[in-house]
Amino acid sequence: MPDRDVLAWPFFEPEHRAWAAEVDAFAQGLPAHGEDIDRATIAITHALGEAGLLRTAVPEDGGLSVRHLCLARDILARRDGLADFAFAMAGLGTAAITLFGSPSLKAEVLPAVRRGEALAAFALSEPEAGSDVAAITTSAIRDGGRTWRINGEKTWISNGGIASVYVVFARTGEAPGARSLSAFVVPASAPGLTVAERITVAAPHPLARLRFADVRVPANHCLGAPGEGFKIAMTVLDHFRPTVGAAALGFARRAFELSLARATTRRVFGGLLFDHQMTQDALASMATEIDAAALLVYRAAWLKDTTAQRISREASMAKLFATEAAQRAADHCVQLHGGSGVVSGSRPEVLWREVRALRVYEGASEIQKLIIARAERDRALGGTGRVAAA
Ligand code: COS
Repeated sequence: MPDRDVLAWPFFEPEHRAWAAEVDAFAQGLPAHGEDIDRATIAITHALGEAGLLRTAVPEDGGLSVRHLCLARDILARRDGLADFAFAMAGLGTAAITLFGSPSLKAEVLPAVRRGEALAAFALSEPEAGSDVAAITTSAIRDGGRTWRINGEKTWISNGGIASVYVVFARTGEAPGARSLSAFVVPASAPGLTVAERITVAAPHPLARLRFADVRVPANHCLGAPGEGFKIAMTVLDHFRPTVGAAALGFARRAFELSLARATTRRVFGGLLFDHQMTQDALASMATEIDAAALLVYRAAWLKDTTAQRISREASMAKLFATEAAQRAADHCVQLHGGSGVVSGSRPEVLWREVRALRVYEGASEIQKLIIARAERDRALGGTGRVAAA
């Protein structure tokens, strides 16, 4: 459960508090998972689906509630990074379909993912196009009137290798840059789609590089209109970046809990670790940054849910601050645990590794800064073409 104080904030309605209690009950009952990450991810996804919790990640009525997503990630990440991952991927992997899919595509793909019986993935990054989405070279060419033919490579694809459906972004026009990308729904079983490599990362989760060699998909598997792919990707990321901040918040809360428990029980120099001002400095910084991160995350989520406006600036601030603060919290946690904090598999060490990737994926911290700075410039320009001096 996020701190009860948070749930009393004006960002939330009674339905959000009920949801938080439901997710918390699920998280409390989560069994420890084994070493086989593919199997564990599939099992947790299944359990989330069976419990009905994927109804917010893959909603039936079309609207994604960012507050529900953030609360779930905050709670799940505090308990188990892989549970957070499984929940997030059901949402990220299908969000483009939820937001832009035709009724028939939604009916074809979403129910099985909502039940936790099928896994989905968001295939945007490429070996030569990570931060620079507009540099994508995977191509989709019309093959007669009824089919698209996709060629290229995608990498760092979460759920890659175990997903049954991929949302794939590819270039469909001659124009360079952002204007000629399109998004396609590609079943994992499509001939020509292969897993080129499984990738092992610091905090293990299913990840792969995918190869597309003359993969054919029907014309109606294109999401939105051809050429709208970049905006679809960015709209999905506007919804999900605050949720990455929420996961970071969950990890930071866990780091704080462990740190406080350690500081108030570990004896040093004839007293408690807590008695030292440097320990109090670390705890005070962590607590303050956790609240600041929560305010930014739930501000962005509330804004997305309650207004029609683009929230790129607020989403980026939430992700940037929460993930960087969580890394500092995890690092303090390791430090306060001394030697036991760097033992492989210890909770502080696992947390430290788990947080690291959040500062990279769905837009590295540097990309979030770029988005925030551009938004500030555009607000200051106010249509005049010049930033007014104070
Ligand atoms: N929602 C809707 N439209 C958006 C948008 C958003 N959030 N952000 C940008 N757009 C639109 C712009 O308005 C612009 O439209 P027009 O051409 O009609 O004016 C178009 O998309 C291009 O935008 P921009 O010029 O900002 O694109 P850039 O190529 O400069 O790229 C960044 C912008 C760097 C922000 C983008 O590439 C990005 O987010 N990169 C990180 C990618 C990422 O998160 N990767 C991880 C993959 S998932 S693990």
